[in-house]
Amino acid sequence: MKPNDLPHFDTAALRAKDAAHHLHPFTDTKSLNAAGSRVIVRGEGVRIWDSEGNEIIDGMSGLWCVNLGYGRQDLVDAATRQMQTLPFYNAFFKTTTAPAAELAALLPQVAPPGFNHVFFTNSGSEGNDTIIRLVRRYWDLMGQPQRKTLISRHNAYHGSTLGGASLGGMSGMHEQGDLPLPGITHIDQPYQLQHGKPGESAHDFGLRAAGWLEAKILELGADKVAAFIGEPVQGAGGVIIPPASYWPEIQRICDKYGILLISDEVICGFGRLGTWFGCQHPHINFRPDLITFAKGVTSGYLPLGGVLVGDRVAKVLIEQGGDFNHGFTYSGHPTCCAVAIANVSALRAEGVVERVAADTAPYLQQQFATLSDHPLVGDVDALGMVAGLVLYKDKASRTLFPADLGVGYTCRDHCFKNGVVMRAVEERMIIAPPLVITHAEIDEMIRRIRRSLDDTLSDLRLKGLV
Ligand code: PXG
Repeated sequence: MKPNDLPHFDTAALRAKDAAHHLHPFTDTKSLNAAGSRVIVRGEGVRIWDSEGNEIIDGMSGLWCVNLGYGRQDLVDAATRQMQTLPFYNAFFKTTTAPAAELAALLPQVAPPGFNHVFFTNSGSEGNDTIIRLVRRYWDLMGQPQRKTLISRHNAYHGSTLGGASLGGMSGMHEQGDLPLPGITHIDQPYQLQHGKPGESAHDFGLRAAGWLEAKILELGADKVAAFIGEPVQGAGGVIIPPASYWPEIQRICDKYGILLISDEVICGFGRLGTWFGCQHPHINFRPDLITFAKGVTSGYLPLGGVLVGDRVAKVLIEQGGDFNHGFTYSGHPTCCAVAIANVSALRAEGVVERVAADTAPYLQQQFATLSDHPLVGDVDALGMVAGLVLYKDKASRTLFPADLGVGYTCRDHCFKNGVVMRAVEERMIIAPPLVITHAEIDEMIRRIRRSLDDTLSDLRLKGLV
């Protein structure tokens, strides 16, 4: 279907219904309703179209998930076939389905060594809630029930359920609903622009930032600590790429105190960094005990998440655990699993992950870096298919704009207008395009981003702010 062949959408009517009835996630409903939502109606490859016919390069892969891009008939066919055969059956009472069993056996083939079991959920948030229960169950079974505390990081994102939001380190989320839950605590993030000392090397900063974990363990008492959780690269926090020294040091500390190490791979999994899982990237490099996944496992075509359970935990849970009293109606949903099988198979058959590592990611990194000559732009950084930059009022002195100006959000709006989706996280502008993006599409995306930066600069000049 060409954009011109699209059915007619009555934008005004859809906006009115949306404003009258739809409460959007993470949204100020009153101000959204005043402006009106943009209605997205179609996707093909790396592009989406809105109801007014505007074509937009999706620099955020939906929400960090459409790894294979839009319009994949093989994924649609997998869903259709499964829905015609058996749209749903559960996995609770001594039953399974073919897609759930096949996917459970396929994931260990792409996971790091030592991961042979999976627990299915519908989302990343439910995956992390599952992890809290799994980890505490593990230590109970190990005869160390006092090991209850999970350590995470400020500005981490681990989801929006009570458990996920508690593990996350978003202050705006903790302020609403009395979070975090007891038994979850946070250390600072490895963000050198925020926490680095003058003249400190990235290597030294990475070691110092990892040292905050050891300090927290000693403060709590090592025998009280169950696990440490982190995203290999923080996504929603603004594409925070830690120094290469960080994760191996975290690994060393977890090993020293026998603490479980959890990699939240909801964004980094399924090829995002040019390795199947982010923890395998040479810049990241650690061996987790548990992995949370979601998003890219189905390229977002249907909701699916879960926990990959490493042998250390699986052995105890299976051999000593008896019933694990946890699960969701849709754990192992056959249609979602069928789409995941088609997605993982396509990623493998088409060599997408290898191509990201060898070609697409280096090209994206090189082209994204060209933006650093822009007067507003500093500290451009990228790893695999995620990249970020900082908008500065004065980049020579690294002076930021006052936060209440919302310069990032102005820039994001210009991006949309100029046909590219880019995400703003305060002063940081970030992208995570589909893994299948071509060189020509990267060039086009970078041109549109540059135009949006120029438009942002013009706005700021008009207002006398630069
Ligand atoms: N862990 C990580 C690392 C995530 O990025 C979740 C868990 C939760 O997954 P679910 O499927 O429950 O949403 C996520 C989700 C953003 C944004 O604004 C990022 C996410 C979700 C919504 C918005 O960047 N990541």
